[in-house]
Amino acid sequence: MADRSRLADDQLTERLSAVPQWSRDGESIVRTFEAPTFLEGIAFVARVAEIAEARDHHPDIDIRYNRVTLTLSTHDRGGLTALDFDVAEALDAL
Ligand code: H2B
Repeated sequence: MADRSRLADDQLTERLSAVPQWSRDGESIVRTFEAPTFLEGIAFVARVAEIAEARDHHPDIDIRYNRVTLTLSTHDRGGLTALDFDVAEALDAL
């Protein structure tokens, strides 16, 4: 089970460096994926949903035509935890 404690600044810096396609936005990390078509973007979201369910950790999802923006934060802890970065790494591997 991933650690749901909020990460300290030095840990945040270290984990962010491992997911360079994600950017920090306050207490969240954000990445926009671009699919060839709208329908492929929707299919991608279905795979995101599988990962989210398997880990019981769910990104906010914004779909704009063929662009899918995922935002990760541990809402019930009010900040970023190891779980956010574990899920980001799993999403990067899709
Ligand atoms: N997802 C995210 N992103 N943040 C949470 O705090 C969160 C979640 N909490 N998924 C989970 C579900 C919580 O509601 C359950 C009970 O573990």
